[in-house]
Amino acid sequence: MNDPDLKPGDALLIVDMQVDFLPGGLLPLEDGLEIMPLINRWIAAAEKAGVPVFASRDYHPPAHCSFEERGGPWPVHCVQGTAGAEIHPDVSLPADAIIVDKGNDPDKEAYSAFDGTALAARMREHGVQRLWVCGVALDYCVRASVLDGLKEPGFEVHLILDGTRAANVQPGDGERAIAEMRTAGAQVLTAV
Ligand code: VGL
Ligand code: ZN
Repeated sequence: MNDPDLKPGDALLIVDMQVDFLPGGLLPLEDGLEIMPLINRWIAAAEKAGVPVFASRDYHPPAHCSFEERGGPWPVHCVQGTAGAEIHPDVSLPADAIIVDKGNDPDKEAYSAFDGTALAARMREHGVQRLWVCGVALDYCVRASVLDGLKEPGFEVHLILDGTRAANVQPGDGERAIAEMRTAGAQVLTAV
């Protein structure tokens, strides 16, 4: 297992580790809790290094366009103000973690934590140049966030592969997402 090695200019981005995406939630990744200890180690390392922690939330209004009732691909999930939309209580978020909500336009899907949010600006305020990304789902919101992060001038993006899990709606989606992120310039941290 790789030890987090963080320095000034780094940031940790934890994508959508919400109650609804984990076992017991409305759109769960059945193996999602497996990554909790590793994510918590990265949070502890970030706090020790004085590096900012960002946590995104999928945060939909009721009747969001991505819901099946509106012809979208997903069951209802992460509705604003519900317990399912909260960050899972097992994530040891620092008190000063910066929460970024996305997907709040009823008529627009937003998988990326950068899409329609102030995330890039907030990161620049903190002098961020290197992003370490973990969370769920690898083949949806993690993928989109990594690809958008790479488009931001001056950001280097590292994927903490063992700190993610894929939805794999189609077999191989997770593997394809990893290949795509690599091709786009992401550095993929894998356990040795
Ligand atoms: C996500 C499906 C629907 C995600 C969000 O966070 O990866 N997946 N909305
Ligand atoms: Zn969603």
